[in-house]
Amino acid sequence: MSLFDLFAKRRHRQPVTGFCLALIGASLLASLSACNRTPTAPTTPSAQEWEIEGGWARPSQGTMGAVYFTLTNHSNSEDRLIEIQSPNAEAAEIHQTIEENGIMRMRPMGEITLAPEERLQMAPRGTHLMLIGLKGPLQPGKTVQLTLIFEQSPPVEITIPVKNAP
Ligand SMILES: [Cu+2]
Repeated sequence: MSLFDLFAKRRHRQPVTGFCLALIGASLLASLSACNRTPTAPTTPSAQEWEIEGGWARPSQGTMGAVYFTLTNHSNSEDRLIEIQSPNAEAAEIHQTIEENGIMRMRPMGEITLAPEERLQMAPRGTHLMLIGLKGPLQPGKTVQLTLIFEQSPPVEITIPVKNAP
């Protein structure tokens, strides 16, 4: 079982928002402390507190590749994704797709800060991880290895399958 599988199989933690809203209706004062999930001081996120869901890489046609996944910070402190490394390519950059004068363009997002329970969602025509200078073609059945480097938490290694668009 790959690391990616382990992450994918982790039970998804439900956001507390709905619960908090209900409490606010009942008693505003009581809810203020009830909504604070973690009364202790923020700690450095552990690798286990990053959840990666729905990862896939598009089969490549040339030297560029596109990878999509959703990354969620389940820790109680903010952290920053500063770099992604891959043995499959010369470089890996997170790109944003933006429309300028009717033309779709890609722009590197640089470092990405994720607050507790915040997620970075990637999808075709939106945010994606671009692999630049592929060292071999990405074909269905193969995998892409990624190492996510954070400012605070230890690196997270993931294996992502290459497949046709789901
Ligand atoms: Cu791109």
